[in-house]
Amino acid sequence: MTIQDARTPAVSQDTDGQTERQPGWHKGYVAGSRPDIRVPVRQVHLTNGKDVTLYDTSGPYTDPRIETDVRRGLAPLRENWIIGRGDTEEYAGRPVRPEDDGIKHTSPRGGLKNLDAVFPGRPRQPRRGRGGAAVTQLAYARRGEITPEMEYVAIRENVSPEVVREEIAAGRAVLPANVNHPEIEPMIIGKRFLVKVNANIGNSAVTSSIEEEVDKMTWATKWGADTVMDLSTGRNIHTTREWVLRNSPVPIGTVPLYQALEKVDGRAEDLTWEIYKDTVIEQAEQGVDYMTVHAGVLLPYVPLTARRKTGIVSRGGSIMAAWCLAHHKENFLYTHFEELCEILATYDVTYSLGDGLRPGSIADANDAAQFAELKTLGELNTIAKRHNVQTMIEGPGHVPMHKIKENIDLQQEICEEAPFYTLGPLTTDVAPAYDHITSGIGAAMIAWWGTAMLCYVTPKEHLGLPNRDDVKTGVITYKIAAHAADLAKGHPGAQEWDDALSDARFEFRWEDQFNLALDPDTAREFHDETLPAEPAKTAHFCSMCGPKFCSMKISQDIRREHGGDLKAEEIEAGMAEKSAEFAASGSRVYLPLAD
Ligand code: IRN
Ligand code: FE2
Repeated sequence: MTIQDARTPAVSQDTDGQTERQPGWHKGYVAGSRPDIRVPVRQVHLTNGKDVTLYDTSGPYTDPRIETDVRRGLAPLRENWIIGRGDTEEYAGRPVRPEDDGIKHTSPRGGLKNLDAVFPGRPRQPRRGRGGAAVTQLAYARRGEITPEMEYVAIRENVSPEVVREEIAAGRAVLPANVNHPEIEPMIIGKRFLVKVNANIGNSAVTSSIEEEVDKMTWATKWGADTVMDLSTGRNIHTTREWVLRNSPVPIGTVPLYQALEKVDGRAEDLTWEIYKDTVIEQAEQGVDYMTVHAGVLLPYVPLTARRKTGIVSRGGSIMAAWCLAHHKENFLYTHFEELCEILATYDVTYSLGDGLRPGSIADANDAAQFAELKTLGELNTIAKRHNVQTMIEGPGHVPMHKIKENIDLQQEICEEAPFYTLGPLTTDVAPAYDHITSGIGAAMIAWWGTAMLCYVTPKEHLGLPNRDDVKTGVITYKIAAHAADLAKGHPGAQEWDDALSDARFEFRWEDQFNLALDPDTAREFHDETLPAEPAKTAHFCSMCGPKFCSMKISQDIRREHGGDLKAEEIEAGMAEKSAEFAASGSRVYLPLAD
């Protein structure tokens, strides 16, 4: 997206005030109304002298002028904003120790590789709303206050701060920003804004180390992940999260139920509200920005899944269903929901109301169990709002294309336009190993109709744990879906990116094409495979057709010979001329490269 609105001041391209301009790209910052509001952007300098400014999720890691050190963590960008509001207090929370996750550690250093067990960065006391106050962006927005966080996202999205405030106040958007996560670069999730992408990491209990999880997080944000969910289980869950949080420029989400289950050695029936509550507080003190809560899986809904083809596929959903059946009691997340709201409000943790009964196969899409839960999520959304807790709603799952629209329409109606956050949906079940594509199709469609954030699916879905390449493939696939939706929605400025790339393509500015691409590395690599020589990148033909036959080259020749504004007859004449040339050269579509 190009930032060129009069409301947004010019990009300062260098922190020392000097403007260096070489083709390629670098990190820039858009200045806000105060010196500590500096919004990062990716500045692409084209060879034709023009600049394109793109949204940037990669954090300080891509700014060579900033030294980062995972042992210290990122600078607490928002700290002064949070303290400056004067409505939070430090309190004696838990020190960060691996023992705090309540799980017996066979070896305190197990699985940590070369990082220490305890995060060595600056000591930090947790904060919370003074006297239990709701210190949420929703509460501020409703009071008519435009926070620095709101101004920050307004600059990022190229809209006025008032639009941001209004959307948050109406519950149509969320700005996840825990008061204990001052390191984040604020971002907003809502249908009036750019479609966002979440990447899940840490679902690799056995194979992963803390270092790898931090690396996966920075890797995902480098390619454009707007938020990251840490789904770590197993050993060192607390410490892994601490490292991820302290080093993350994007909001971090979790499913506290997973850690609570670890505390009772995996026996769902042993879970209690108290154990769950303690886990939520522990994670809120660490700075988790949003939490998936499967409070809509109600006891009477569980039998509705009995005749399904694939039953309950949600991990959180199946844990809560097992608990409900074991005790024959109502879901404790539902019965204690108001209390949970009070806790989340004092840290500004955003709800992501979980879809524990989402369909896990095409056959189960849009069934009674799924929509019964959605109705309950609507009620919970209203309660959460009453407590000033920001809320988004999770959605499916596996849904064939013709049944997708009903999902978003119902959700928007039942949940009063709260942001929808969907997993895909996967539009067919037949392509394991390609479920980033089966789901990317559904993701593009549902985002076009109004889903605000897409939870990525990697090629390893249903098969195994995603590695680095899978994370990248998942993020890029979902960035495509999100941007395709931004275009279809007519998001202001979205098409300028496409136009800039198309101009570069038409004018054979190869380097510009690469630098504007979602994945410059792969684009460059594929091009180099066919045309390895350096001059080829500026040559006036593309690798698809070769030097002698290229639709873009022909169009350019016609333009050059006949001027820019052509009448229909002139175009026809030009085409006839080219046709004669083509016949004279032997009417071969593909000519040998060497000639
Ligand atoms: C997103 C939309 N629907 C589900 N999700 C994500 O799935 C959610 O945000 C979290 O990352 C994960 C939770 O999975 P279970 O526990 O529902 O299977
Ligand atoms: Fe699935």
